[in-house]
Amino acid sequence: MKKFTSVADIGDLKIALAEAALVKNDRFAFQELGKNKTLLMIFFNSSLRTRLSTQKAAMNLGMNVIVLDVNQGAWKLETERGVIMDGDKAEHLLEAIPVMASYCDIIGVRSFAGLVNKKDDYEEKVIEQFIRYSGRPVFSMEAATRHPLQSFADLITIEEYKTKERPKVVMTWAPHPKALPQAVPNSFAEWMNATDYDFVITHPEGYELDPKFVGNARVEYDQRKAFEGADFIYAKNWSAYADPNYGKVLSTDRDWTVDTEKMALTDNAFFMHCLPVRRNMIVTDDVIESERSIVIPEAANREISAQTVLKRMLEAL
Ligand code: AN0
Ligand code: CP
Repeated sequence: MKKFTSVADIGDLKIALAEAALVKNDRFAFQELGKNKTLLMIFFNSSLRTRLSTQKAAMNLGMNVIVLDVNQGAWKLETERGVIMDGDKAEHLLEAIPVMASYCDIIGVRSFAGLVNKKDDYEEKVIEQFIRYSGRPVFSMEAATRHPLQSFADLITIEEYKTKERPKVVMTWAPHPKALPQAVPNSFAEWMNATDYDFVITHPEGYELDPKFVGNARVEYDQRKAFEGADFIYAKNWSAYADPNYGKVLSTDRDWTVDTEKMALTDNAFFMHCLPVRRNMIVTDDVIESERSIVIPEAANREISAQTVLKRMLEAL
């Protein structure tokens, strides 16, 4: 595997899930694969899970790991070509990428959407430059429009917990005080659409996602109706995608918060969220602490999705 930025890069999902199960069953079985190989993880944005789980996954495979927080201690990087660099950015990505690549074998990049210019975000300008100019396998640790390691972990988790062949999975928008990217919901939709699950998206008017990601999913504007008979509730906030409101917060209506009364409409659904989560905005304390909340095993599966992807990249070096 030379790049991992979307569901298309993982190929057949059943094969990928079987490989993930193999990894989970004995995560130290492939220690020789990563010997003397170095992973460089580059963060343009904060992280708890991605940072720790990906580093752990690489160590399970015997790799060495270097982590660079671009905004803490590194030179500020210019990402646009043609800019007169007389501002606060001391170095250009076009030099920084090949330099960084010279110290490693595989590169992971986290670079969120700026939420100002839709075209720039949806062209994935930052991670695409890493793919083009590094000469190394590159994987997304959440880029502007997708978070595939999260979606892969979500899929692994649903497969582990489902009791029906074709579960009803509902992704619901929920309120949040700050503008968040569409990467997690885009990506989750993309991966769910690649399964044969019954997949429903619910959100207030104005929060329609890019049709490319919505695909054949059913969109239901009545959240309570969407919850009826659900087996999994996947909560997430995102900012508006549609023009002229791209990147804006249109509502913080806590009527959309996932609470016990709404969960009672489901078929005893499991509650999922990628974390970090703001309690009593996205979900009430009661729901996230309930027996049906699987946010912790979901986060734990981030190690497994990362290890499966890194294993494939090492095998192709
Ligand atoms: C980020 C987001 O919504 O994309 C990261 C989630 C994994 N969330 C926040 O910034 C709170
Ligand atoms: N879910 C997730 O990617 O979390 P972090 O932002 O903490 O890495």
